[in-house]
Amino acid sequence: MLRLHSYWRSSAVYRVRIALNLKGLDYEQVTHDLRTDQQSAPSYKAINPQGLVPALDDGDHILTQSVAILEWLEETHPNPPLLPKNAIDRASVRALVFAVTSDIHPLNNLRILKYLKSEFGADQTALDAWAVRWISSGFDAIEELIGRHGKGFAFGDMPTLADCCLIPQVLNAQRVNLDLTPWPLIRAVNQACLDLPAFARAHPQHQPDADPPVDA
Ligand SMILES: N[C@@H](CCC(=O)N[C@@H](CS)C(=O)NCC(=O)O)C(=O)O
Repeated sequence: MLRLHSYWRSSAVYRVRIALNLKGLDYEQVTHDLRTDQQSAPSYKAINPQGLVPALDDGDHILTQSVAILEWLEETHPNPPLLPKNAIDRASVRALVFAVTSDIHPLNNLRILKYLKSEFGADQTALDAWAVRWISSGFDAIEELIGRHGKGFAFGDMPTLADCCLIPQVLNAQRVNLDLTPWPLIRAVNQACLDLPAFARAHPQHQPDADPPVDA
């Protein structure tokens, strides 16, 4: 059984859960609470020297970096495909993947926000404004790319690795109360994906280690 080193709220782990669910693969999750810095414990760094979730243990190997894991899943479990058949289309999907995973998410990661707080005195309002700034410019470009390539999903008419990465980023945007009105195509793709069981089951709130909903 695949073992996913995880934390319910991590958007990088959420990407991998979506892909595992779309591929119909069983997995167990081992949680590392980012709020208490468990990802930095020597026992976890022995698994992932970067001290980041996710890591995926296939029984023989430990894989790290969510996009590397997504690509490995695609290569080892090609059905259903999450990348298109031809090279130019695959490049377009990967451009969407990296727009999220290289250019939006790293700027808003926990360790960056902690550093802005401790070294530059940023308060929560400033941190939220920082996140909104980088998510917004990223979403402007992604909206344009979906306009070029999307037919119901971020690329084409079936979920791809682009959706695996975009939908967790939309949730991150909602967490900082970013109004999604300027990006109707992203909102439509988000809804189309969340209507699919593979995405819904992967949602952070449905994970075993999730906090109870605030109004529960
Ligand atoms: N590029 C990495 C990013 C992983 C990452 O940033 N994970 C976050 C949670 S979403 C984390 O573990 N943060 C812990 C920290 O910043 O200390 C990937 O895609 O796997």
